Amino acid sequence: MTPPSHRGHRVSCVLPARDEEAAIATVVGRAVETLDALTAEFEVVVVDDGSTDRTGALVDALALREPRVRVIHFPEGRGYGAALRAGFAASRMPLLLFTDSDGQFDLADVAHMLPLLADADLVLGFRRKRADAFSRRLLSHGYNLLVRRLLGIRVRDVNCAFKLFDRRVLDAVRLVSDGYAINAELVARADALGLRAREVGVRHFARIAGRSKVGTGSVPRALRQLWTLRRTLTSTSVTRPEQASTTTPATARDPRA
Ligand SMILES: Nc1nc2c(ncn2[C@@H]2O[C@H](COP(=O)(O)OP(=O)(O)O)[C@@H](O)[C@H]2O)c(=O)[nH]1
Ligand SMILES: [Mg+2]
Repeated sequence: MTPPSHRGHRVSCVLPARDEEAAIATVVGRAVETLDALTAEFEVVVVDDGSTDRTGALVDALALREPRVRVIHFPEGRGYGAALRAGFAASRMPLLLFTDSDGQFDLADVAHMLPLLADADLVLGFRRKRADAFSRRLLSHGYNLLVRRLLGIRVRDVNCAFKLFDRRVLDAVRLVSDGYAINAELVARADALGLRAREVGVRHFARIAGRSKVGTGSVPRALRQLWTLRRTLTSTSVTRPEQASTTTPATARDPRA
């Protein structure tokens, strides 16, 4: 049964998708079912980023049957970050959540995240036990170290595609990344603004179908994007907006067990 603390939440869940025809219907179906049980109101916004398979058509069919499913189509691939930004811009609920369209996460884990928004601006998932090959985990480890070094942010799993935040965070951070660096950008900008993030372990599964688009070939692009992000962040002056958070700064809070 849904605990009372979850019932008031209104959540937009953004799913970026590129060529996920084998997984998308299951993932969207599960998202609807899970958010229906956990929230007062929700929508699922799928961003079909120039898919060349039937992803777009499948989500169109789902959206016809289920009004809480919406879809944005890009005629050609604009990138993961561009897709997320478009999804956020189109979404209408006060809380924003994003995850992947391949079934590697279970939206039920959002149940542990929603209550934490009572005293945090963002809740960042980290994959407790990654269902990825060793080589992939090694790449991610290097990426996390680099993010720490280049951007000075310390998070356990910066690219974990399971993040929940208040819409006001989005208004404050003004994201610009088109690629995967959008995850690092979100965390870095929120950090620079003094917003408070909590990290929560989430479950991670093998893809339900299809193949990952990330591999060693993605490394040069990831490095370029991180470097561009570092330059953008250092040249953007960030001012702390009063309205970004209704909660008190971490330093002024009573410590909790
Ligand atoms: N919009 C968009 N989404 C993408 C792109 N590449 C991957 N995705 C989506 O991002 C999510 C994660 O991608 P995936 O290949 O599974 O990466 P991995 O989980 O890190 O191995 C999936 O939902 C993909 O459909 C892209 O170029 N554009
Ligand atoms: Mg994946």
